[in-house]
Amino acid sequence: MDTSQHFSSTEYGMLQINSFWWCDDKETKGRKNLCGVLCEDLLDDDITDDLLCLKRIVKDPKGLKAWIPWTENCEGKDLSQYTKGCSCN
Ligand SMILES: [Ca+2]
Repeated sequence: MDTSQHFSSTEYGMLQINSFWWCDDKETKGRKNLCGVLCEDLLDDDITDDLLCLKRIVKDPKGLKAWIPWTENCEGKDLSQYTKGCSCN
């Protein structure tokens, strides 16, 4: 599957998770809901399910490239200002 395509979908929540591949918004034609979550649950204050879905996304064979906001905003860019102070390097 090419998980980089939009197919008239919408990005939901803080992590901008795509409704064609990853969540069910009951609207996007052909949606796959590979995370098994409702898109509306990605809009609430509990980000636990959002993070679990992101972990599922990056398990895709394309890795981070399956997460559209990352390819559009982060790929190939210096992100060190955002990770300063983290022990994530
Ligand atoms: Ca949530």
